[in-house]
Amino acid sequence: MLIRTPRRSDCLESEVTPEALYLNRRRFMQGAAFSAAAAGLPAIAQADPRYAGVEPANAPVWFDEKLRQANWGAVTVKNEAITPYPDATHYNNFYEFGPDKGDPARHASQLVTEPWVVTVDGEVAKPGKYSIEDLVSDAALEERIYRLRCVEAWSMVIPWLGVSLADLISRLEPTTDAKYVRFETLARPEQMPGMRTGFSLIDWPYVEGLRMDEAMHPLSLIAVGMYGRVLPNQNGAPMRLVVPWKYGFKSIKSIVRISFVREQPATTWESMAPQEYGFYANVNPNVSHPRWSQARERRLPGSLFSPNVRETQMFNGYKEEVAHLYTGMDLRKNY
Ligand SMILES: Nc1nc2c(c(=O)[nH]1)N[C@H]1C(S)=C(S)[C@@H](COP(=O)(O)O)O[C@H]1N2
Ligand SMILES: [Mo]
Repeated sequence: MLIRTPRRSDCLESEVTPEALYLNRRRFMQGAAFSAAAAGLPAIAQADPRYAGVEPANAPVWFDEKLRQANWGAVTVKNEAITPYPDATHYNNFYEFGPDKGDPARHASQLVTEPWVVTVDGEVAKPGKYSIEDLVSDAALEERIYRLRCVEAWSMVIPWLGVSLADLISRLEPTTDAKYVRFETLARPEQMPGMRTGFSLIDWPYVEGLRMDEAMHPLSLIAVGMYGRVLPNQNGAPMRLVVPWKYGFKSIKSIVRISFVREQPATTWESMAPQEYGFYANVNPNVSHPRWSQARERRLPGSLFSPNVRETQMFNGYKEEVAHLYTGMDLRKNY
């Protein structure tokens, strides 16, 4: 097989979070209060001040079972605060629900996420229709705290819960002809008001893709939760991609199709404005967007008087882990 098995030691568990916090949280999760989490209440929200404001959720049974075995803090960031939950869930890009940052929170409760069917097709030994549970079945849930840098020059820090995309892909057994993975979002206009307006230029469904080696990189994540609970609809429930070294638009939400393909797929933003948004979309402070600089970013939350601006890091701070994927490539051309 051409596919490289990820070495977990590459980047996981290498960066350690304030220890007391996780010890404290683990103890909490093992304690009597855990039944609160199993009942759909965000136990973590009570245990950890950084999870303040997390709304309770009704999680599917498989999620609660996995949450009990979750590997908390498997990947973290050093000296950076987690974005408060209310900001991460009320300042969103999810154009299917409308173009404004508040539209996803306003409208995404209309989205029906159960049952959810993911079609797997293309150059793969195990094509078929899968439930989320099937897709994440063997893997342990990991909490990974990643920076999220939008191409619009704002950023957040989000504690995702998910499984490594590499694990999921390996279980589906792509053939050696699979050179790229293509992802598609649900397109259900009855539940997605943004799809019904005539103003949107997007050619639905929303499509994203990765080169196979990018998809197999141990940092690539399939998220099913965040802040210790299932994914809120506006953040891409029930299953979305998270690729932390790329601009946020690569991290496609509410996935219903995973295709293993031979050619680089035509992706949504690249197709719409190829001179502004590339297929690779690696976070790069040295390559400006034609209409604005990418050298700095606004870390949310911020305010007019305290915009909280910081320097953008190469590959969003994941250079050590991912730079080798692009050796010899001209990153000004392959933006
Ligand atoms: N299907 C779909 N996925 C999407 C988008 C979208 O409009 N539709 N927006 C992208 C963009 S531009 C960003 S920055 C992130 C935002 O993720 P968040 O709302 O969870 O922070 O989702 C990405 N995934
Ligand atoms: Mo974005």
